[in-house]
Amino acid sequence: MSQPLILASHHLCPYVQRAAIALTEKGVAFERRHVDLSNKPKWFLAISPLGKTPVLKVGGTAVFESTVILEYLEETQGNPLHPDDPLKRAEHRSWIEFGSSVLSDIWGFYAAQDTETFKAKTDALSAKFARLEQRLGNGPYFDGDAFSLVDAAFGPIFRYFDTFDCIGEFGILHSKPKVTAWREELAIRPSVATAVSSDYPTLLWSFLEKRNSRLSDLIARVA
Ligand SMILES: N[C@@H](CCC(=O)N[C@@H](CS)C(=O)NCC(=O)O)C(=O)O
Repeated sequence: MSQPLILASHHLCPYVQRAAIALTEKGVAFERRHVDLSNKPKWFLAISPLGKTPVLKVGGTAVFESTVILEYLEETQGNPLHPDDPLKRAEHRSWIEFGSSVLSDIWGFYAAQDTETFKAKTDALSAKFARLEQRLGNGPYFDGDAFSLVDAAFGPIFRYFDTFDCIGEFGILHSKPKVTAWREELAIRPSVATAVSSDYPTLLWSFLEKRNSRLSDLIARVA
């Protein structure tokens, strides 16, 4: 009998979403347990050595770090989301790492306190998406027709922009037709759409509003 899977989650965490998307794509049943990261419960700290979500509890074993969770699911569950070819697979892993670096710039973008840092983060994001524009083919997904783990990593990234677009025009995805088409495809993929709860936009808005950042100032202007 397969072991029960529990995904320790946070409502806004993009790394959690990667795991939820992969589980859904593979048709694997799992239970999601939400954690208050500002007041981490004991059960969570007991299974999360870094105190971060996601953690996938497999029976009595805790697997942490989203990319490790993705690889574990790939090794143990059907419906592969990595390519067969080892070199292609390595390339996909590289772009998932790139996705983590984009997430770090997104954090810098919404947390920036001053105009200069905000501008630097906007430019860094724009450059990263320009790089992606060069790599993308004809779609609809990162590497053609097959939805892959790279798509699972970027669905949550593009989701931020649905909210950023309501705050202002930052030009980050401008003149990047392949990136734009990819974003649209990922938004309608059921596994991506259902990786967050329906109140995600409201929760993200209120999280960003309270950051005391340059972006919070801009939110105050549109609110
Ligand atoms: N490298 C980690 C990053 C996970 C991460 O940063 N999780 C955030 C939420 S999105 C977290 O748990 N932060 C709480 C903390 O650092 O105390 C992964 O890929 O799983």
